[in-house]
Amino acid sequence: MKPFTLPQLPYAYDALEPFIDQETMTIHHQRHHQAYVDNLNAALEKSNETITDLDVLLQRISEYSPAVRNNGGGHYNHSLFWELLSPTPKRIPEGKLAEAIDTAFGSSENLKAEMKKAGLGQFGSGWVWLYVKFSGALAVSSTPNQDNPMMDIQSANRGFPILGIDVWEHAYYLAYQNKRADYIEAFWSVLDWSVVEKKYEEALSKIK
Ligand code: MN3
Repeated sequence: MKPFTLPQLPYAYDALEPFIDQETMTIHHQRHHQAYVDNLNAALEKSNETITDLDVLLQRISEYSPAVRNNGGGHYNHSLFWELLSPTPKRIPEGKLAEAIDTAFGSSENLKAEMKKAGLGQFGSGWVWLYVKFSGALAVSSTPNQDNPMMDIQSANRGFPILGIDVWEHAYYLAYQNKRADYIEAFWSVLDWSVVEKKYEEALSKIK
């Protein structure tokens, strides 16, 4: 049995151009994400695990093998990443999320600057996160490899991710080469804040 499957992209591979190019999107989705799904299914099968809830799996990831951690994280992180992107994004956060961003960071421009700094500071492959702490407050962190704030291997910086930027080179190298900063800047042009607002509400409901 294969409990996890590759989600369809909700837009065409070329829909995010010129900010994220068609070839990068195609390889990233069809090869990289597909490999995380296949390797996660194989790792769970090998250890006779029958878990099908990815959220629960990540929150107890310390009980699993490195293969489950890397590929379970890879599947979760990329599924979230595709959902956050849109060719017709809502360009600014509003409502409760906007208020919480202002409280935590002063402004959404400050939040973007903090995430860029975290992205440039993440040595090698990893992710930058805006997440909701268990206290309900917003925070920014970065994680190596395919880790994320939901995993119980995080000693600090734990919570529910609502916005993630993939800063692995496979996410940007074809178009941006070594210019990770330019890719992070371009990311904001295709980030749909309406999805982040929805994720924020969902995260708050899990805490209460
Ligand atoms: Mn990736």
